[in-house]
Amino acid sequence: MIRLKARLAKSPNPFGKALFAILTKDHLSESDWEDVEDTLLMADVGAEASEQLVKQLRDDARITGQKDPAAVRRSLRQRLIDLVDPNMDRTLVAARPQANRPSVIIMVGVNGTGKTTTAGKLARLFVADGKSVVMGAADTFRAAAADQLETWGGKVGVPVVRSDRDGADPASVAFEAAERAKNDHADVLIVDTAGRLQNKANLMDQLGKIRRVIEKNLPVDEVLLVLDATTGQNGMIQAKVFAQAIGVTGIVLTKLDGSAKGGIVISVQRELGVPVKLVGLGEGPDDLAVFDPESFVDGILGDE
Ligand SMILES: Nc1nc2c(ncn2[C@@H]2O[C@H](COP(=O)(O)OP(=O)(O)O)[C@@H](O)[C@H]2O)c(=O)[nH]1
Ligand SMILES: [Mg+2]
Repeated sequence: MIRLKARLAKSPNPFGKALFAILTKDHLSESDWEDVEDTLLMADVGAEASEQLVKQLRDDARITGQKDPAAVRRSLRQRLIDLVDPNMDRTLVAARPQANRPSVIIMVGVNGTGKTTTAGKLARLFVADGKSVVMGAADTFRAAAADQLETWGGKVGVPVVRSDRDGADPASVAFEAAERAKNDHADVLIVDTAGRLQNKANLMDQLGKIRRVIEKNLPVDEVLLVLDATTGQNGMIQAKVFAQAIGVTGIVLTKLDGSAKGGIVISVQRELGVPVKLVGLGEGPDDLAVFDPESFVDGILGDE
């Protein structure tokens, strides 16, 4: 696994760095404060949180003056950490010891956000932790989706339950995967799903069915919503639909390596009330990091 801070610090123009550059100017004019707010909005922090942060930073500036860059950095860092909310519980349920049964994780999200890739990376993470994993390819829309998951399974040494038929019932694959995980006494079951769904009713129907059939064998511990960090507000609207369709317990923010818009961490948590638990920082098997507010903020502030 990779380190969140080091990788983020290397990303182009992390917004924390841009904020710091403005805040350490000799005199902060009204237009500088507008730049601060614009920087936050451009980074997808969201209107409400941006306004709140600007207000706090202005208060901080009034109290401390803007003379000492180290003091500015300290206050900015703390304000950002508070905004990301260090009090949310971000532990993956599957990382906790279970009472003699596999933990179950369902991956949901729009097509192309990184569900299958994240399922593979997660499996690798658990395997590295000494856990046995089973994956279920409940994206049955096309065989290529199951092939992709199977490739990941091969790479990380994890069996994949799949159907060979295009358009097979995703719920029946999910059912078989749960049965397999239970019979094998696996530690973790990861179920991949499709994102191609016409409307909310259809989505609720299909995800609800997948959940119900798994629950015939095992309780579902975690539903991870996978969100592409580069899609901004659009991704947020989709996220809400998924959150309404199936109870989401955590968010995986992918493609943060290709985005300076890390502020979506803040807005998505506020909108959904669910913590970001994992971050995708590339396409490789190790490019997944456990989310941690301090490392995240240090990453977007860049090096001192
Ligand atoms: N740069 C980058 N690419 C990613 C990341 N996660 C997934 N991808 C790529 O995004 C594309 C779609 O991923 P996939 O897992 O197939 O998405 P799915 O349709 O939700 O299952 C693939 O080309 C992945 O390699 C990430 O964190 N960073
Ligand atoms: Mg997929």
